[in-house]
Amino acid sequence: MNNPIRTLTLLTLLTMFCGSLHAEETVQHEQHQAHKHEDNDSAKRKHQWSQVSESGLITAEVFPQQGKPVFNDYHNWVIKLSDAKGQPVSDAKIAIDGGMEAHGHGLPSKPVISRELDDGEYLIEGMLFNMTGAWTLVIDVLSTHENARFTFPLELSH
Ligand SMILES: [Cu+2]
Repeated sequence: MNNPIRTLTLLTLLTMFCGSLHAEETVQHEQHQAHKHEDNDSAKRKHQWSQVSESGLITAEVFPQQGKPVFNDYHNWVIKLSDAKGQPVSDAKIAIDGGMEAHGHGLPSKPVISRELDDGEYLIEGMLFNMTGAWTLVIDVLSTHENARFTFPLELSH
C-alpha cells in the first residue's frame, strides 16, 4: 500500500540530498573563481620583479610569498620560471645569493629552494632583509632549457 507520509519523507530526503549536491558545486565553483582571480592578480603584484635571461629562453619572476617583503624576520619568496612560450620550467636547480652593493655586504641569511610548489614555481625559504633599500638578488638556474644567471635589483621598502 502507498503510504503518503513515507512518500513525503522520501521526497524531502531527495530534495535535501540534491540541495546539498548543488551547494557543493557552488562552493567548488567559487573556489575555482577565487583561484582564477588570484592568477589575474599575479600580473599586477606590487612587489614583483621579472627578468628575461640573456638568451631569451627563460623568464624568471620573483616575489614575496605573502605579497610584500618582510624586514628583520625570515620569510618565504617564490621564483617562477617560464620558457619563451610561457610554459613552466620544471625540475630546475636553483641557487640564491645577493646583498647590498652600496653597503658592501651580502645577504644576512642563506636562503634555499625547498621545493617546487607548482609547475615552474619554486619556494624560496629563509629570506631575510635586515634593512630597506637597494638589494641585489642573484639567482642561478640550471635547467633543461639552459643555465642562466638572473641579477635582480630589488628596491625594497615597507
Ligand atoms: Cu645594507
